[in-house]
Amino acid sequence: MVCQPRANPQAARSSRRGRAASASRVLPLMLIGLTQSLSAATITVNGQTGDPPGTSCDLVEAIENANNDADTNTDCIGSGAYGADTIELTEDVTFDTNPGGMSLPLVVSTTIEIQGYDHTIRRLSGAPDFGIFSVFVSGDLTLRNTTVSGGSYSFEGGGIYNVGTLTLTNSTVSGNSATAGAGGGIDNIFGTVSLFNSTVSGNSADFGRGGGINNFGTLTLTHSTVSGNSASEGGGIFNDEATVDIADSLLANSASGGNCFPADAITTDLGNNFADDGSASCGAGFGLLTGFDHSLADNGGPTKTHALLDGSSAIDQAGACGTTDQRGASRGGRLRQWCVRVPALRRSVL
Ligand SMILES: [Ca+2]
Ligand SMILES: [Ca+2]
Repeated sequence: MVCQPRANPQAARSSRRGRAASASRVLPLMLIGLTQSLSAATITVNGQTGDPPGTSCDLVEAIENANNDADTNTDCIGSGAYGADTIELTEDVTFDTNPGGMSLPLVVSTTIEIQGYDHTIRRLSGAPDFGIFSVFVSGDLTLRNTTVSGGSYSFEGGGIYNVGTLTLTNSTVSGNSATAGAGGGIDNIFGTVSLFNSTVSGNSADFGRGGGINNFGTLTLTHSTVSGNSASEGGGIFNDEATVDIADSLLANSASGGNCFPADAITTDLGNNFADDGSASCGAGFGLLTGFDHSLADNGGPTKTHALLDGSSAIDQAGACGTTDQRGASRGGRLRQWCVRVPALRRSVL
């Protein structure tokens, strides 16, 4: 079938940035068909792009097989019937060359979950520019326990470009850049992006909007942190008159562009949110965040995180939440977000 971007009443807004750039990333994928069943295969990535044929399954090959629902690449035979497939990483995946264009060459066009098991998918410094992932209209990508890092794209979406459905769980998007456009970490155009127990840190769109996340779709953050990002406007989050719902989350340390932009960037404040500029940029409901570690660090768990320091204003302030944080560590018996009472675990994170 021919896929079209989902309708959006704001699509005609004349000032839309980078529309041509968006189209340039969408159009090549518009003719990709979607064949999907309820079954699923698991594909194990155990090597790098560039390994000699027949020696390992690399991420590019795995995505191609998942998209095609077939063993197109015989290095990556899926276990089970293809459908909504899972790709498992067994090592960091790094690229010192461009794997095929604007992003990983066959971007997600079906339902794929990547279980990172503590590993990073990284474009190495000095490699030719490409964004890491592009999720198109028919795509539904879930990242679990995965870090996406180092992506650099001249237009939009240095880390992940999404016009479909993107879910991050216990994952980190860090150190990506959109060098001349919007969405250094994540660029959401017409799509749906949901972050849970995840971190967006150190990304940039210095000549565009949304250093951490540029949103022109539906964006939901829960128990998540956006820190250390920079942009011309919306260093943390830029919301382009679309939908941003946020709960139990932190905005901090935006080097430029402010934590949130414009002033009404947060559509629905679901409570228990904090920013280090208080209510100044993200809205009246945000508390003033203190005691926040600006360093994206290994605080335990599968991905790097930002810790809350002793005395942080955000400790004990969350509403109902899951029992574990991004690290997989217990939030404590009171099931509150920043409620880790054991001293050794005091450096709690979202
Ligand atoms: Ca191979
Ligand atoms: Ca599939």
